[in-house]
Amino acid sequence: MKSNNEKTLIVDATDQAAGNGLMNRRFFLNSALATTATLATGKAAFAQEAVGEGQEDWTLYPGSDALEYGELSRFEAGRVKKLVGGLAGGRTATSAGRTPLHQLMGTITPSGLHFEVTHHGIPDINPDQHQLVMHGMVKQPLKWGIENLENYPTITREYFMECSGNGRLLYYEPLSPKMTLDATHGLVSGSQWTGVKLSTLLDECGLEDGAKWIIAEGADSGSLSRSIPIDKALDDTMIAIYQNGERIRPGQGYPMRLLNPGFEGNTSVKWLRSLYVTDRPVMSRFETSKYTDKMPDGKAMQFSLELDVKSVITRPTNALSLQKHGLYEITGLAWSGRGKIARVEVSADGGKTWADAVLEGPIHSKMMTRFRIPWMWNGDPAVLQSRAIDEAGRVQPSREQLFKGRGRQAYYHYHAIHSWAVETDGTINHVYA
Ligand SMILES: Nc1nc2c(c(=O)[nH]1)N[C@H]1C(S)=C(S)[C@@H](COP(=O)(O)O)O[C@H]1N2
Ligand SMILES: [Mo]
Repeated sequence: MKSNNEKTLIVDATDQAAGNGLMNRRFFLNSALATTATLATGKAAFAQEAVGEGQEDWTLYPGSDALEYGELSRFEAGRVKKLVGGLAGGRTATSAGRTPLHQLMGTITPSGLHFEVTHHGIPDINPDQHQLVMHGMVKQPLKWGIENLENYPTITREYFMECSGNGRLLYYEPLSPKMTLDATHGLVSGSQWTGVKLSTLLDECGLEDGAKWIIAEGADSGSLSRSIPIDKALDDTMIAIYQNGERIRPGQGYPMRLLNPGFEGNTSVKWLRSLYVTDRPVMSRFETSKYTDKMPDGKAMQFSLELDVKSVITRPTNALSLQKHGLYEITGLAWSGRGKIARVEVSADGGKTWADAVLEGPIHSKMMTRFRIPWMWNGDPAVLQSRAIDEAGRVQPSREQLFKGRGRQAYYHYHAIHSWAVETDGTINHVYA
């Protein structure tokens, strides 16, 4: 904590949106933000005093040449995915890379930082030898190589992808207060995807009467397979070929993957090679022994496909500590498998009072939405929380509410409110509140 010679912050009561320093969104709209903070503290809000210090080396000599494929600045080397699992004793085990949400802005995750979950390793597929076949209860079985697929009309959409195992550590207590966002929330990312609608291909093959499910299978060594309800397949499911403008990466399913917007990530089968149309689900390993939740009555909840409404504050978090009293921006991400985000509320007093955050548009269905709200921190302890509400009217639950319905033996689909405790010295911890 730096020496604290700032004057006490005095803010007009009408500027306050909720308790413990949450400010009205007008602070952004009329750019009163900087001036108010300046008035309150007698210092510039965020800027440092400008002093002439001469020229840096890089202004004096020519820089390096252009690159065929751009790289990050070498000073950004720390912004990487957190890896867990992987090769164990010569056998592949589930391996995952988690997105560092607390180090990113906007809603599109850079492709190289999109989270990855692979249960049998990432196959090295030659696209010229890869084909997708559609068979089963269709009038005309067909197959496509990547070149054939690209001739179809494509669509481009922004969607989030989330593993329903995202946040499963939060079922347990106690949890390390220093556990950062990549560990608790890093299995969600947002991308712009381009591909062919599955309904286009189903149209071409022609569905037989009684077709109700499609078994999608990947070309990885474990042939991950999942059953997709036909209604979803005819609605917004796509076969993605491009991610953020370039061919999807090997870790994301190169050269083609299934993409089920808003559904648990496991159903978006990567390295897609087969779509088998049937009248019943296949009851594969990944819809029986995994991605199911044990309920209080001992039964397992299966096929919880649509992801619940969820949000998290990505700044400030326990990855930084507040260096001085004054005005901060609280920002984070909200998403729902059931459509658009309608509202995000933020609390600075552990849920006693709430204020509406500003949502940054355009708001896309089944895509992350960024929210922001100004917060004046005067040095008191605070508990920062966000609560999302989607257009279907679903409200993100507290931990207590989540456990009330589902008990504590579940493993997947955790989506409760997340809490950051700000201590008087500016340190931030993750807490259960
Ligand atoms: N063929 C295949 N598809 C797969 C997987 C896999 O291991 N094999 N992992 C699934 C899981 S568990 C998730 S959460 C998503 C993750 O997609 P991503 O790695 O592109 O983020 O892909 C799914 N598709
Ligand atoms: Mo997953």
